[in-house]
Amino acid sequence: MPDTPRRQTFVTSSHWGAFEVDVEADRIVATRPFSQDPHPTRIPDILPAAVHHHARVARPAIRRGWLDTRDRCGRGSDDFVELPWDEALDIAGAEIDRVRKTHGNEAIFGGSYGWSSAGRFHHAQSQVHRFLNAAGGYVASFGSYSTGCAQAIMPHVFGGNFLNLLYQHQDSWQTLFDHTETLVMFGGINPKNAQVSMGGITEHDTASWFDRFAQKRMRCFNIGPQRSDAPAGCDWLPLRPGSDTALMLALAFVLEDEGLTDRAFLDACTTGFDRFRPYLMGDSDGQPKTPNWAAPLCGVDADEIRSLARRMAGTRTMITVAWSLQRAEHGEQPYWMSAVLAAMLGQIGLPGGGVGYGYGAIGGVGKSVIGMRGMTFSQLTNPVDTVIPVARIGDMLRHPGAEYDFNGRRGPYPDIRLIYWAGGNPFHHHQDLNALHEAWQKPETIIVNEPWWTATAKRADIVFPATTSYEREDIARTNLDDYLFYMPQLIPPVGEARDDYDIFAGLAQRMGIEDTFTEGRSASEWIRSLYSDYRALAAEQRIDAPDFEDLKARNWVRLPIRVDGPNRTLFAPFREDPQAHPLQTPSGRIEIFSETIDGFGYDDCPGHPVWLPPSEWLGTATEAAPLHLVSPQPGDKLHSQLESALADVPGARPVALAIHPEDAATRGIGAGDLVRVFNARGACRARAEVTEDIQPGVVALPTGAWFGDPDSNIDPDGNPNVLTRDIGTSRLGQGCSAHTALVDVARLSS
Ligand SMILES: Nc1nc2c(c(=O)[nH]1)N[C@H]1C(S)=C(S)[C@@H](COP(=O)(O)OP(=O)(O)OC[C@H]3O[C@@H](n4cnc5c(=O)[nH]c(N)nc54)[C@H](O)[C@@H]3O)O[C@H]1N2
Ligand SMILES: Nc1nc2c(c(=O)[nH]1)N[C@H]1C(S)=C(S)[C@@H](COP(=O)(O)OP(=O)(O)OC[C@H]3O[C@@H](n4cnc5c(=O)[nH]c(N)nc54)[C@H](O)[C@@H]3O)O[C@H]1N2
Ligand SMILES: [Mo]
Repeated sequence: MPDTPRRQTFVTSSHWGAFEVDVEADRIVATRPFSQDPHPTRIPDILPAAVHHHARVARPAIRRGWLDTRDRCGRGSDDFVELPWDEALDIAGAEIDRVRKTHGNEAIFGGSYGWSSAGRFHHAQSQVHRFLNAAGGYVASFGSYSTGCAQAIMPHVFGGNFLNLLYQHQDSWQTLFDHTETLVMFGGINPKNAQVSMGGITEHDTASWFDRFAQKRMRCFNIGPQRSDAPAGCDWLPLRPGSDTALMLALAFVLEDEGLTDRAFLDACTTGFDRFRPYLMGDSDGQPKTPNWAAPLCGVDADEIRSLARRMAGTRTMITVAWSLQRAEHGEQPYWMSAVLAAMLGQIGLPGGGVGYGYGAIGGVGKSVIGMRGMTFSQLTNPVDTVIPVARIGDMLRHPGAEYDFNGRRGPYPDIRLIYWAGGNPFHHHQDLNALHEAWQKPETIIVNEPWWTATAKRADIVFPATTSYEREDIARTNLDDYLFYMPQLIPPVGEARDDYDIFAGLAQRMGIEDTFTEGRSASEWIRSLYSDYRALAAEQRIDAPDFEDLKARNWVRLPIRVDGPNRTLFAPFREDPQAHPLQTPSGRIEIFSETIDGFGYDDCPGHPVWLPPSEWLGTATEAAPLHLVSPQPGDKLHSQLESALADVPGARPVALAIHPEDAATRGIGAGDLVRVFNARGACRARAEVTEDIQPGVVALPTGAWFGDPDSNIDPDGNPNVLTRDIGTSRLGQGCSAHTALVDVARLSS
């Protein structure tokens, strides 16, 4: 009798949560929800097919044109030559050495943005940064695509670091449940997006909180282009994308006009209202920001604006702002203006009142757990101090040496000769991909570590096959969750894949920097040592974490760090005593007018929030591009991950484009029709999803499809970034402006 392969089951964690995995004969055969998760996500369903997909990079591969003649033009079209690991590592190590010795480390871009996979040690960005630092440094990037613009503007307004301030300190869901009467959600709060969180999210509970809010009859207003951005039961105020600042100004106008502004709060806790008020009331520019002024701009009825403003002043109101609002041209303005509006309401620092950023954007925001330190693999120190705003990579490649502004600094873009990317997919995430494809021809060499043949891997010169987190052991733990996981190695590496750590150790050895990079430790030794440091730090906080072997045997534990009951209110101590607990702004208060920003002299981000219409929005719609395109996050996956297998599911590609029945009818488009979405920058295919849940004039195409062949004129699977615009949010934030784009749609076939 032949042996029947034994099926084993483990729990692992991922950015989309924990789940059970069945393993048989070195293959992942099935996944199931994790026992502790009340609302598990379906994202892992596709995992077995994706991990063993034929689109995995099997062996180290070098692009033929680069190998033969160092040609740069064939990126994306050339074929690849597979080489043994030793040879490929020799070639890559020698090339990195050549570039750093000939052009200096300032010629190496290692910004390498991307989510890669969960797991504390095998975090691809930490790995590539540590390696490049050991090699003398690299040009780094500031901020994220997620919140780059907010990370630049909000420290001027509230002080401190936007991420630290807002992730772990915002009012918890429990505080909202206990105190909030009116929830005003700009851009909604969508449990679909809360399926994921950086490093893991175990109990998916965002939807349950909304069930509880409904039971309590909390009024929840979803303000934005899509009804589906918030759970059923919320009131929907359709709003033209890019116009939130106009609406917020009109709400503020009503407060001021009707004597509803909280003067005492403004006097005690803010600075600069006197500089802002003349603009609000129209004294400085002749245009009072009345509801009648805002209504045609934002598409919300003037009476509705008035009644919302009164309601906000008369009840405990939490304003929430989705991150999407600042991934748009002038994204600084709605962020800053929401803070000013909340300050005028005077509820900042009261439980369930004020303003919060990014509830529902990722699953961890609003959870209440005690913050813990530790388990970070040191990236060493970067001897190169050149940093670009993360979303300005296209400009950097196109314009070496050109001066650009960023948050009060001015400097030249570096001249990049070599790019090393690990753990991200710029040909998924960047705007105007056809233009990026052109700019991508400039560097002499591009090296990518990647498990799959993504559009980025296909555009590299040297591709190293990386393991996924299922092919190596690790620890999962994040500050926004109370679970701790030992992530077992479930299967052997697929093909000849190696861990990023081993790839970099191999390069480091060839470049004479192995000791600095590895410190003589294997991956397994590092994981145990990081864990033991973490456990010691936990003990200092009187938190008991199991020892490594115990955790390994148990697979997962829930740490006693959840804070139940009424708790956490952002800015409570500051509100109580602003002198004793000043903010880290120049004035120590919330800055409604910022002398610092004013001093920068930027017309696209002046000293207080203003209404600046975007270059592409329904206010500038043309016959050639009459529709506003928003490109939100996909509901069935994380970004471009797992795409290889998802694209195989019948009917899943091209991606569905939400379009209003009126806009569909005028174009002869029926439900399910194949359509072309296009503008002057590019075109892609999509499948029409005709729905009343989107406002007329707006279409929504989620991100996530892999970018196809730029020569085909139409991206086959529906990557919206062939349509988006590659401009900074402003000279201040220089974030990505993905949500600022006009397009048209035409029927291709049914
Ligand atoms: N139009 C538009 N564009 C957007 C956005 C938008 O709203 N609209 N949103 C933006 C935002 S907020 C973000 S965060 C970005 C997301 O953009 P990315 O973070 O770049 O997207 P991912 O698909 O998560 O890319 C991660 C890559 O890492 C690979 N990977 C996984 N595990 C490992 C590993 O262990 N090692 C290595 N070497 N590689 C690994 C995956 O296969 C994948 O290709 O997209 C941005 N782009
Ligand atoms: N399932 C899943 N969840 C995810 C991700 C994923 O890939 N998959 N990615 C994660 C990441 S990296 C991030 S950064 C977060 C992003 O979180 P968010 O930025 O909050 O999410 P988006 O999906 O980009 O946008 C949310 C909604 O904003 C609306 N919107 C767009 N423009 C405007 C506007 O001008 N005004 C208003 N009022 N609304 C507007 C759109 O209708 C859109 O559906 O999501 C995270 N969650
Ligand atoms: Mo993001």
